[in-house]
Amino acid sequence: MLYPKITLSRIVYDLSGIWNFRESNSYEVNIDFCIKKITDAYPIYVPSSYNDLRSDKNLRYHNGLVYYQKEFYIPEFFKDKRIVLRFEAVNNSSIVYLNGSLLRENKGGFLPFEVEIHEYINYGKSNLLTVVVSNDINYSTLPVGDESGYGLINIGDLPLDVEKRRNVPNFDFFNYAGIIRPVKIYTTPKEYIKDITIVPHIISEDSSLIEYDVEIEGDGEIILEVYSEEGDLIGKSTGRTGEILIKNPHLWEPGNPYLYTAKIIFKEDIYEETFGIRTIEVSGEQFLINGKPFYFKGFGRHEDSIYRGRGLDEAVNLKDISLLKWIGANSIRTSHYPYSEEMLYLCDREGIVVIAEAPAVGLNLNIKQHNEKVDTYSVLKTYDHHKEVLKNMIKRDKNHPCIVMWCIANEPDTTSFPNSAYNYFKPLYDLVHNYDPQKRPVTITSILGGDITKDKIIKEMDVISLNRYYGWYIASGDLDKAKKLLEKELEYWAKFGKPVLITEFGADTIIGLHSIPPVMFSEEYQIEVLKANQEIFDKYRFIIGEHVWTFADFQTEENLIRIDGNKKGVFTRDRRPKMSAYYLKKRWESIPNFNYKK
Ligand code: BDP
Repeated sequence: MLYPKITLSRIVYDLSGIWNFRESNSYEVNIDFCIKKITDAYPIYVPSSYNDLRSDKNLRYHNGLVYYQKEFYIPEFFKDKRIVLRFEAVNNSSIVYLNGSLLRENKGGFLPFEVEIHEYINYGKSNLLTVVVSNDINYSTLPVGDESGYGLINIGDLPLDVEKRRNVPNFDFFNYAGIIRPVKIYTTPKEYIKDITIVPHIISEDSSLIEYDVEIEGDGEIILEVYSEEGDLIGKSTGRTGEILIKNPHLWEPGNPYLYTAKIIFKEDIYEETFGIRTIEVSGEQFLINGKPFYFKGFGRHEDSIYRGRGLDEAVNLKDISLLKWIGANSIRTSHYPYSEEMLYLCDREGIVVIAEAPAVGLNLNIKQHNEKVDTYSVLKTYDHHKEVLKNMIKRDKNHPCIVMWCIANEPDTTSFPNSAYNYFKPLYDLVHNYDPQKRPVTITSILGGDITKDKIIKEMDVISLNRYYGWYIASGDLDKAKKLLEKELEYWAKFGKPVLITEFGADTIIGLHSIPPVMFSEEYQIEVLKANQEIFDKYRFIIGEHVWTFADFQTEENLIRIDGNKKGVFTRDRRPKMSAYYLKKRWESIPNFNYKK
């Protein structure tokens, strides 16, 4: 699925801005709100989560559907084009109506969906677009919510007993909802380019081969031209599939990116896609980028900011990338869902390495459970949806040079019923490998706790990813013990001969809270936790990197262990540095991207 871009043959019309909005306390669709102009609507901003945009607590914690409406015109000259309405992401599920007609329903809040709208448009008159959004999360959604909900919204559902229902995330971030990424209308010619897949190969020191595959609607010649960053034409081929040889290629490298542009020409349609030439490989205990052992320095992060919640804010994205560079980081994980394409294009351009994660968090029904353990995988109904989101994520993101690994899920239960976990995840692991044209490595992050010796699936991953809170949730305040426990655990993972990436470690820290000696929650203690863990990481060659949890403080549901959200950020929610930022800057600036551990 191609990202909508303005080219010589395509127009993009962005519907971002103020929309009309109304919430309802029911998960039953009110058909009148879908087909008529809502008279008691009030203004809301798109793209944004709606939860924090007003001062109303009911809206923040609202359970039920919300209705968004936008009126717009389509110019007459669009008539002879193919016209597509595209949603970059609507969280968590949605139904779309245009001029009273049902266009489509969508499940899942972090990937795009689109629909051709020519036959529904009123040319010469105003058009009424309605988007019904459900924030419902339950045992069939990703992320997973505690099962107090009623499943996906369905037209014609019986009225639900709203008194009884609550939306309770089975994960540690606020269940922000709404139209969180842009809504666009774009045109293509009637015969058009549907998709492009680019796979780079380095074949010798001074040459590389670009394999491509173009999907079209229609019939005719396809031309693919490759341009350098300077704008020079350096390669050309014709045909739906083919190869282009590039002599003396500039490689895409972390911190030193170089982007080529593939220009695809098919009849009247033209599309341009950027790509990088780089290779990724897991070899023994090493993670190689362009054949060199890479060390991950960076963070798990959230798409989270003040006011917009999870809404796309490209200014925040830019600022975050500049802070990543300032601190000497080279990578992020898109915890815990696929990020906006805008962010991925920025990471391509800025040379930030990305681990792209599916929205599969909360696949663990034993975290809060103190009674007998339940078999998460026989209770959850996420499997088919999980398959779909993995495919759609790869289809959307496959060409980004910044993405070096896929993460299938965050902290699923892999030890309570290890066979069930294996049977759930092994086919997904195979699917990702088969589906990704660039054959990137695949991982799942492992949760702390449980008997890891029972696990059957984490150790099957190409990279073993560990979220480990020694010195925080375990050995709280006791860093000597924390170090011993960490070391003991790493001795266990050592025997698999695979690279191990620390995908989370850290400590909640209140900015401005200081203490001698360092105690939990103080800025000093955060530094001590990082240091203690890193001291152990540095002892092992198979530890291929360290991602601190987390880049910036972020919003969660209210509960007893969260003070206005999760405070494990190295930056505050408004991106001010804690003391740990200066500590990490010093460490990471002294660690090279490559060959830290030979
Ligand atoms: C890990 C989760 C992450 C949480 C973090 C924490 O992967 O989403 O926010 O712990 O507790 O379990 O801070």
